[in-house]
Amino acid sequence: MPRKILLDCDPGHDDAVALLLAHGSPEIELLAVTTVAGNQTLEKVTRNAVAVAPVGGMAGVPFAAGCARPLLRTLAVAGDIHGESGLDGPVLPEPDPARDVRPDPRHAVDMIIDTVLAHPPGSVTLVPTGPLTNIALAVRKEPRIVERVAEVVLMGGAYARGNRTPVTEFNIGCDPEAAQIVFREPWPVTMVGLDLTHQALATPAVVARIAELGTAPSRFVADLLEFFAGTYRTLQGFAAPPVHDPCAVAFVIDPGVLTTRRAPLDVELHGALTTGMTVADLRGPEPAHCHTRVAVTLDPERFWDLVVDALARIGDP
Ligand code: PIR
Ligand code: CA
Repeated sequence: MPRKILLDCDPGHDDAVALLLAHGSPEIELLAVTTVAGNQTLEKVTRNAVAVAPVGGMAGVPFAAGCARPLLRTLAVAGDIHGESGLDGPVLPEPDPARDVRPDPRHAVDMIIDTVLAHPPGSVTLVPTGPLTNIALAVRKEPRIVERVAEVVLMGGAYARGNRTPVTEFNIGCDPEAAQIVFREPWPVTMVGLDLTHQALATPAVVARIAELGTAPSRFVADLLEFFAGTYRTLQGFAAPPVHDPCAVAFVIDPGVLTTRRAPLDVELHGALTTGMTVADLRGPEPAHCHTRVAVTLDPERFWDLVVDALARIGDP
């Protein structure tokens, strides 16, 4: 039985790859896609999500736009890393009414609640790969989803080092109050943070493997990764860029692709230097009621096999 997921994202180069990985994997049933302001404005990330859908042949998947800014803080986008459009690099297909998905008129928060409640308890996994604004509002609007969701597998946070500041990861730093709400609810949460995603490097060999598939979606992903490689090289000194968001999707497809450990998690909201930092208590032993865990080690070969296999399955839609 495929695992049902809802992907809440802010595309974003790595979000776009996460979308295609989810869509192309038979282990996953992609129930819905929701967008949130983060890497770029809500308008831009929604446009990007809608533009990626026909590249992957995702016409049947419902899309809904969500929150345009964090709960309390002002939006600070990542235009330096993802470009002015949020998805700079590849040429996006022109809008085509015959192939494009039409965003659902519902707000993402309602789409999340409806999707969770429409399926049997314990069957829907939430996979957020942007700021946690929509997820936090959904759980405040409809607290019953805490009991109904199978698990939250999120890309965000870090226990060792940040990217937005020395200790703060971008998604959590964007909306730390939302992240605190999500971590403090008693549902199972897996934090796939920078500690893990900095092991998912799109080396030239990886990009070549993807490009060799020779399909339109594979060229699209190769172009995305080449742009991402450029900004990561210039701005962050990485020889190859880390492809964060597909790691969370990969964990749902195949839990063996990474190792985790249980650890209480919380978010700093009032630090002089550390606001938005995810604080993981790694001292152990964890308390019996600990419902959070952090991702630790990735099997990169197994991970890239999942991405390449998904793109091969999508073919030329
Ligand atoms: C990636 C992101 C933001 C900033 C940088 N420097 C790199 C986005 C990615 O889409 C991912 O979800 C997360 N935020 C990684 O911090
Ligand atoms: Ca993202």
